[in-house]
Amino acid sequence: MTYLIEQQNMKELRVELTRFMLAYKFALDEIGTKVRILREEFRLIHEYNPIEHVNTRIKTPESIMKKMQKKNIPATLDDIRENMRDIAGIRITCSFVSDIYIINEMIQAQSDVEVIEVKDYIKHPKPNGYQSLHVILKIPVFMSDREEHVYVEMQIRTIAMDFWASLEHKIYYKYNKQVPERLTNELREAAFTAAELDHKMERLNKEINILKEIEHDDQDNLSLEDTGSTKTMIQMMKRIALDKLK
Ligand code: 0O2
Repeated sequence: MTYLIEQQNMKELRVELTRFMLAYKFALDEIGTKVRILREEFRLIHEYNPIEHVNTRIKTPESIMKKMQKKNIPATLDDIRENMRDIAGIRITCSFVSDIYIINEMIQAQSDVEVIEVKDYIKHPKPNGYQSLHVILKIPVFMSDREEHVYVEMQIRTIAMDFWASLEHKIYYKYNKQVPERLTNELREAAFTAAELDHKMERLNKEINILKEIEHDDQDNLSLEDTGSTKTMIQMMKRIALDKLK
């Protein structure tokens, strides 16, 4: 009899744990679809793709347990659900810094997305140099018998920020969290170099876009034989904008 009750309890626990983890998987599916739609629409309508790549991950049970102990979170599923907001994570790597804010705004503007917290480590990098935009979102997930609002951590960064963060993560763990000061200083410098590179690539991109538009306008003017003042004004303004970028 006791054996049967234990079996029943185990079964219920397994179902509860499966449901718990599934909600995070579905939330990632939902946000993944949102990002895929944006990416596709940008590519087809605007002929531009601001997203380089997208990764999702669900924290492993070991990693969840470790963080719970570190943060002194009680070991009930309700407490974990409410206090650990990064069990589901999506990382979006963008081409340029301005793309990060565009994608962020587009996701945040969606009516079913609730924004819980924003940490802008681009405007305010971490002391070690880490840069990225972190947003905690709540996404509704509709299941067979219930609706759950699930936390998802969205990290948006450029390729340069991602490059730095991936290698810093490796170096940090390699040295067992005791990185000599000389190296942490160099890592910080490397983060500044990555930020400079981002800045330069963004400026180059803007310049090329303006040049493309001027070339396009020149062709329009030739074909329409229109030397009208509006077009000339627009072109002048674009040339001034281009000079300012230099
Ligand atoms: P993993 O394996 O990527 O999930 P909290 O998340 O609340 O404990 P915090 O610091 O307030 O702590 O959260 P924050 O600042 O939003 O950062 C959480 C995540 O950002 C980390 O998750 C990393 O993914 C990334 N991150 C933050 N700081 C750094 C950094 O200095 N270097 C690198 N490489 N990544 C960073 P996890 O849970 O640590 O790891």
